[in-house]
Amino acid sequence: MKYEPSLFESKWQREWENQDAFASSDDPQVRKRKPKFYILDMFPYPSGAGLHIGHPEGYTATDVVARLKRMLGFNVLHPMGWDAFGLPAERAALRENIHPAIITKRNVDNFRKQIKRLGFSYDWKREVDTSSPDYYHWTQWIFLKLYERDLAYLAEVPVNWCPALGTVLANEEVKDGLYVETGDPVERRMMKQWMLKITLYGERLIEDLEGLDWPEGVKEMQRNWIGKSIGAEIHFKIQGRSGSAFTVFTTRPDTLFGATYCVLAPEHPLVGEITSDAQKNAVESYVQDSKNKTDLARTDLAKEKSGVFTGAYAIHPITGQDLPIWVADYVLMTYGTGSIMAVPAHDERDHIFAVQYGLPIRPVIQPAASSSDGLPYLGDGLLMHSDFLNGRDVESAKTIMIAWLEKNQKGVSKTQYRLRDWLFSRQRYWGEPFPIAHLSSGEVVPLPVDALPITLPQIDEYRPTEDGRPPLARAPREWLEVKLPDGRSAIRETNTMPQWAGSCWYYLRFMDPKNTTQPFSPEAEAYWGPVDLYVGGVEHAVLHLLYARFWHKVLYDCGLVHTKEPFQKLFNQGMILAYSYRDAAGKYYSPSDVEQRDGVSTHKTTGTRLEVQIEKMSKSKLNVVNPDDVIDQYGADALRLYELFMGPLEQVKPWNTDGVDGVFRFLGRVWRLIIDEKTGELNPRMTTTQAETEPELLRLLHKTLKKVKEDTEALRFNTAISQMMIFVNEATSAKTLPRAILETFLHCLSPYAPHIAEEAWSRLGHSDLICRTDWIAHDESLCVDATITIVIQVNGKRRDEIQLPRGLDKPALEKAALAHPNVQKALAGQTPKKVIAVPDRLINLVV
Ligand code: ANZ
Repeated sequence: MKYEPSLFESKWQREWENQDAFASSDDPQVRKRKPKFYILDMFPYPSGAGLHIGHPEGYTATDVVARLKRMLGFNVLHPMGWDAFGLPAERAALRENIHPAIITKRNVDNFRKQIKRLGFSYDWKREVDTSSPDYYHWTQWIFLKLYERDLAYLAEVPVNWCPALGTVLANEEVKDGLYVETGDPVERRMMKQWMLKITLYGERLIEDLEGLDWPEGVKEMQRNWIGKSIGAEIHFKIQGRSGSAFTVFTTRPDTLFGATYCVLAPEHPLVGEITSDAQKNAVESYVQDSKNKTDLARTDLAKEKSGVFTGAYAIHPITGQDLPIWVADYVLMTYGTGSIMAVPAHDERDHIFAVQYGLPIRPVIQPAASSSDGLPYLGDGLLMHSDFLNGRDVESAKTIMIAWLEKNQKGVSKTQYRLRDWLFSRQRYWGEPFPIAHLSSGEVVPLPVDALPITLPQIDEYRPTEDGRPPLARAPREWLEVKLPDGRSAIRETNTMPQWAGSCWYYLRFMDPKNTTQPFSPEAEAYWGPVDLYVGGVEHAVLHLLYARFWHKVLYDCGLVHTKEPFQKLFNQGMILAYSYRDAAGKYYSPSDVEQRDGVSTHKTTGTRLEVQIEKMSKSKLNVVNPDDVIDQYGADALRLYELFMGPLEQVKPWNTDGVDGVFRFLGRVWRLIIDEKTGELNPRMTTTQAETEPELLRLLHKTLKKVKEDTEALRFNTAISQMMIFVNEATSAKTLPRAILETFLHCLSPYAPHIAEEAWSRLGHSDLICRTDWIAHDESLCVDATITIVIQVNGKRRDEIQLPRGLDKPALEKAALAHPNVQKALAGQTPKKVIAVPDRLINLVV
């Protein structure tokens, strides 16, 4: 009767489900009695590829914590659901000619089955699916709240248009001119789109990061994304045009005396008006050329700068000097005011540009004497050639300049954010329809809440119409035409919401998932909010986590949630990489075709030498590990343990199936402590009398209880597992094996390897579930070592260290030291004049 997890793992999974063992209680009595703990995984997008070995890493971590917290007496909310709208299902639908809902259901069923095989303690009665009308009813409802509060608006904006996908994308979804998911190129276009005013929340989104227990790196990424800059707006008049003026934004008002020219973005409305006849052709063709460049190509320091003179001059607001006005695409229309004063002596881009076009460079900051930096000089120093600022340092010069500008009405202090409003519509089918209709007059009308949910219509093709309208424009007239409550007819909005919409508030729906009259009840939110621990990948550092925080703040302003922030503690698990094998020609081979000997990898049949690399798992590299295969071979408990034993949770680490073997053998040893493999009966070495307890094993047990609890709460799973391994080794070789000790140990093991713990517990004759028992508190006095190391010195010089019972007083320490041969030798018969003792640490004899 060897350890054979396949014989009992699914049995216990069924048993947990039958007994509803992981239900979070909504009973007011329980809520009064028990503290809550809300522990959440970033819910997955149910892709067609199924579960990846990376998913269970974070899921196992939260599951272990959830199981421990339940044993510690918390009312735990630990749910799972599906971020089910999205482009891949729509593309699969196009390919297979099957409705995306059917494809999504197929994928969800597969994900659920795979996840359930790992024995996670989710409360499955709370499962949510963002693509189900019961759910997106409330996503639409929240959108109406945003609309009511003037936070949603339609605008003609430059968008990131992806021709390959036929849709626009959010700024957050585009990197280096490519869609981050597929690598398809993205171009600029003007389009009328729905926008959300996230910019209104920029300051709060920065400020409230302060109180969160989040990785500092993620906070920093959010701060950078929001990009707060403190500075001033300065007004410039134009030579010979009394009516025209423009305003620049600068973070360096102190350098105003160093401004030698100004630049307008090519899209700046003033460009056409001020350009001289002589420069007209040159300017027009330049403006035309810059249309298709991405922001990155325009502003990258390494890229060549270009520009053209407009023929017009600005008037310096203090000196009255003429400053030539240029048009250059390194100035973006989408930031600040779309125009700048250029200070080539102290700004890198302006410097490159000025050198290139022979524009004057005027230093106004005197570097510290020790500085060897040339121009542009970006550092601190004292102002020069700057009239009333001369001799001031940069910081005070800024303050004085802003005060001067404000007093003379030539500028104002200004804080600028890099964050843009969130482009919130997509030209896709598989997303939430907007609860919005358009009148023929052009007026936009929100639909009434009792019309929700606006469900997706059936259409026969999920692609945009021939004339470029979104797929929903293909819907039948009955869907497209809507009668408003006042009798007027309108046409429904045919854009849909982006995939981020559903994930912006799912953590709230889990609190009250079956509610048909509200997104969630105030009572449920008051009890469960906020999420106490949120675990997921760092790839969501700005996208999902910023959007969800924004929606949460809006709901807070609506009085619908009681906390300012949704996720109190955030933890990012490290990505799991895998070994890949490829030959000299770059062809990849599956690990099952590889033979390894003396550190050399070769192809099993051809003998070709293969190069081993540790890389991100991907289909093309044939290195994807499927959790189902690991479970088939080793069982769910071994997979769970290995996921957490590989290394610290936050670390990026390579998967190694051989490593699963190690934890599997550990579980085999646990099994043999309880079960006699020959007979299948209980291990006959087990004794039942307390008196026989070995003091050392009892101490080790309590140390293990303490360490497993503390390390698990601190998310240090690998060290908790090591401690259990130490315990099992000791127990295996112990002379007597008290049953009570083993039973206590099973409590400890149960959050980590719940199936074997449950099986052993029941074989020991218990009829309850071990996962529902209370955690056994460790006895602190048993966790301290009985003996302690004491350093012995003579005249302050170390002679040795010895093991002595803890808590000895000075005379006892002195006696022990005097008996030591090294001490006797050092004293050479003299009697110490003075004895210095630090209890439990050191004794020093002075002669
Ligand atoms: C004068 C100056 C002098 C500047 C100096 C910098 C250094 P951040 O920190 O990113 O907010 N700028 C302003 N609007 C711009 C736009 N639309 N496109 C490109 N550049 C723009 O940067 C603010 C600085 O970036 C501003 O301060 C401005 O250049 C430039 F020694 O003004 B500065």
